[in-house]
Amino acid sequence: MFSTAKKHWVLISASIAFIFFVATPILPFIKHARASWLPSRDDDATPFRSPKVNVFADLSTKEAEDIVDFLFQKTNLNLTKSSLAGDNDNQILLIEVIQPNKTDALNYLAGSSDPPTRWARVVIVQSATEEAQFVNYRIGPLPIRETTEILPLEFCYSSGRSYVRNPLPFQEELRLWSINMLMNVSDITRELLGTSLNPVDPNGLSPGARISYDEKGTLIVWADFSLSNPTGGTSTLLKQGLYVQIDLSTRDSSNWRSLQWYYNNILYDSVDDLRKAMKTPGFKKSPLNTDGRWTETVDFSEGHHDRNKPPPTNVQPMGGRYQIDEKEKFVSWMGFELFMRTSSDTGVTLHDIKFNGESVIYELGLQEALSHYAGDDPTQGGLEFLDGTFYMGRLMSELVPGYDCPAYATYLPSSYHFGEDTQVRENSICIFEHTADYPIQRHSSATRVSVSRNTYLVVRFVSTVWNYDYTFDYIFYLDGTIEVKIRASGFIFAAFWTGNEANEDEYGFRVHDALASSMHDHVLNFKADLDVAGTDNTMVRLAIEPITLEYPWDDVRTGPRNTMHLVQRLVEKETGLDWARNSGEMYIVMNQNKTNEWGEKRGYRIQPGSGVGSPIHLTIFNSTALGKSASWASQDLWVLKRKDTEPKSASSLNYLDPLDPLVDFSKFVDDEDIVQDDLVVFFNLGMHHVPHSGDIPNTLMHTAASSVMFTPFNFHDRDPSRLTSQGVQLDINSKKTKPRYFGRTYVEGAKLKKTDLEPDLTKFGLSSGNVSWVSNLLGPGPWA
Ligand SMILES: *[C@@H]1O[C@H](CO)[C@@H](O)[C@H](O)[C@H]1NC(C)=O
Ligand SMILES: *[C@@H]1O[C@H](CO)[C@@H](O)[C@H](O)[C@H]1NC(C)=O
Ligand SMILES: *[C@@H]1O[C@H](CO)[C@@H](O)[C@H](O)[C@H]1NC(C)=O
Ligand SMILES: *[C@@H]1O[C@H](CO)[C@@H](O)[C@H](O)[C@H]1NC(C)=O
Ligand SMILES: *[C@@H]1O[C@H](CO)[C@@H](O)[C@H](O)[C@H]1NC(C)=O
Ligand SMILES: *[C@@H]1O[C@H](CO)[C@@H](O)[C@H](O)[C@H]1NC(C)=O
Ligand SMILES: [Cu+2]
Repeated sequence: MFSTAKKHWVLISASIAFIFFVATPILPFIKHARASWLPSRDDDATPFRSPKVNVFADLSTKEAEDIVDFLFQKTNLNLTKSSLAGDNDNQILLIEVIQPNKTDALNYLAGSSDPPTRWARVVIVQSATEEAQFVNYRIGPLPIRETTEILPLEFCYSSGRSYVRNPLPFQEELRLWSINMLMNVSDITRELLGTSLNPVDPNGLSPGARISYDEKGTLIVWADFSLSNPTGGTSTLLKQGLYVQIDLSTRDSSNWRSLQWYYNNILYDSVDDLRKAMKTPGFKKSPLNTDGRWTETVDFSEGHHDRNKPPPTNVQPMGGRYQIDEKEKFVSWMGFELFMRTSSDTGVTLHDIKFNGESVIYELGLQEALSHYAGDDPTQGGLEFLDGTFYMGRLMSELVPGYDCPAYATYLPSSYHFGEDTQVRENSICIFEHTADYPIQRHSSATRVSVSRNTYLVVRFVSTVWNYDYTFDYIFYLDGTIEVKIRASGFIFAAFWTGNEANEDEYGFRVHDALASSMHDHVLNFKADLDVAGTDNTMVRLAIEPITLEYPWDDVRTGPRNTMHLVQRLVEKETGLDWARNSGEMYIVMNQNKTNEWGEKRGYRIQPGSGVGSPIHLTIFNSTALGKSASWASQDLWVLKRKDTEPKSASSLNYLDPLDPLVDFSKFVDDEDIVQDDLVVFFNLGMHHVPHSGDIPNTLMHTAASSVMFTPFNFHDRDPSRLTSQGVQLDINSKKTKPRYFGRTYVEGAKLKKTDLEPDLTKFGLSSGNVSWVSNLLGPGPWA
């Protein structure tokens, strides 16, 4: 239907109504003061302190401010302040820390050196030059001093480049042009959609677009229209079924023009052809997709009668059992120790995770989140999002205590440096212990029952990327298991339903008058730099295989025995792996040189955790839309040699040049030997999302969830949770059952305040002002 070399979704920043759109207000810190009736903790007197400085932490406000001064005063980058910059100026996009190289960090953590020198990454939006680019620089050493220099940042990009061209530097111009264009076709939109552009109507039409072709000086996009809804943010349910192809090939908007139009499954060569067709008798119109109560996320009506009783909930009557150094973002719980850090594109990453003093994972964090759609209309058919593009850390939401996390959780802020400013997200990380509704262990015998409570620690954050809210959990279990879990909720990115499609239900299901769900794959890439009892590890595939064997003790009359056995195979070269069919293989990262008391090699198994089936990889082969920008999505996990030059599988600037991205993950997989080496695993979470009527108004978290677990495998000599779980043993061999508790039990006199159950939310969102979606600087995106 239309030729496409590069296709990916961008939203023209012409979304008239989005100008008014303020999605994620930053909210205040609702500090949960420790209840006075709680027994005082030892650490109340001496605050808990990290044994080490957090060398992974992002830049402080002071560090970022000093870098801004350095950039304006000591460089000739020709910068304009971001608040004043337009489409033809250079400005700072963001400033963040560059992670220390691993050996340097490990040497410091082991006590054999000073903290590694800090360096910063700065991304400059370079638009004052002929060819617009995003350019990465590194600045160091920090703090700024005589010897501090600014250099192109290249070593971490597989392309060897520090820059990406920016095909859409003209955000403001495009917004104005689109208003103009929409005004010019208001006769068409009134007739076909029952509405027309009204720049001051916050619920008015707003265009979105994806790049359809972008090469050799030609830039073509397909745009469509939605109704806006600034309060509820429902616009992705309000698609309007009219599509226009636009030629944006030059930076001079006087050359821009609309090309083809698409309506009700018919492609028109020009706007005049569409106008002509509309006047012919028998012209068929699509149904209208209008807003209404059906897009409301909550229903305040009477509902089910039992809803009038509040449900069971979580309390922590004896206080928390974890320690946090809030300054260093260091957490200690039941033998686990770890550092946390945040980054603007991927949120919370964990570092130097130790269990009972031994290294398990050096780095665990999100790399990129992809959603890839399919459909038979010109926008949905080429739609994909790389959500790092929108800076998922920057989009971390304030958490609602008592709802997102238990009221008693510890809530921490995160902060990011965009333009010349530091933006603080209050209460955007929560940490809490939780006891599952099922035990971690139980056993009954004739005379004895033992049950151990399954209490775990959760580190959680939520990133709201326009229509979708991703909840990210890092979960720590008493046996040393670490789980990474994501859940998605929010509005689906729906497709217009014309009512006369040839292949009804080929890409989704009808979910409202003129709305179809739109099939898509979610694939979220994570890095797990495992260091199982040291850095030198080997990936072992432990297969469970059928076999026919004759044992000497077999009865000769039965013949050979059909049975099964274990087969171990070392993964010798860098490779991608998929979860085995019938779970017939276990992937275990073992330290070949470290054994437990029984002489078995110590390992951690990587396995699908609790979610909706096994995590998926991308269904589409060689996606036309993605090009090489997300090659990590093609298999479930990858095991590679860890390198300082390959710190991340993706760059949030990859979407700008999908055929020649800054980071092409496939280049990481180059056949290197990986036996007893410093390995890194990149694994995917995700699900095939085929929304149905139950996704209206919002997708539910239990149907859009995915997880991977890292579980000790011969890592210990026996189950370590015996010393940390709390529970009871009942001896029932006499007339009276005698409960014997291990760990403390609850005691009488625990009182609850109403706010322990129902926190005061009246100050939520008031402390930090507005976060508009993203400024138009951040590249193409769904912002005004
Ligand atoms: C600096 O940027 C301005 C736009 O902000 C531009 O007009 C000017 O030509 C640039 N100067 C140089 C030396 O590139
Ligand atoms: C980290 O390692 C890379 C690759 O070897 C090197 O280019 C870079 O300068 C190192 N960074 C620091 C701070 O030493
Ligand atoms: C809108 O129509 C006017 C008058 O015909 C024309 O000059 C202008 O180029 C059109 N603008 C767009 C963006 O189509
Ligand atoms: C174990 O470590 C020793 C000493 O570092 C080394 O010589 C040996 O090759 C290692 N064994 C394996 C299986 O890697
Ligand atoms: C995808 O691209 C790779 C590399 O170009 C090629 O080897 C493979 O055959 C392609 N797969 C399909 C299904 O087209
Ligand atoms: C957000 O911005 C709007 C419009 O500028 C303003 O009316 C409102 O008070 C702001 N909200 C907060 C929490 O600052
Ligand atoms: Cu989805």
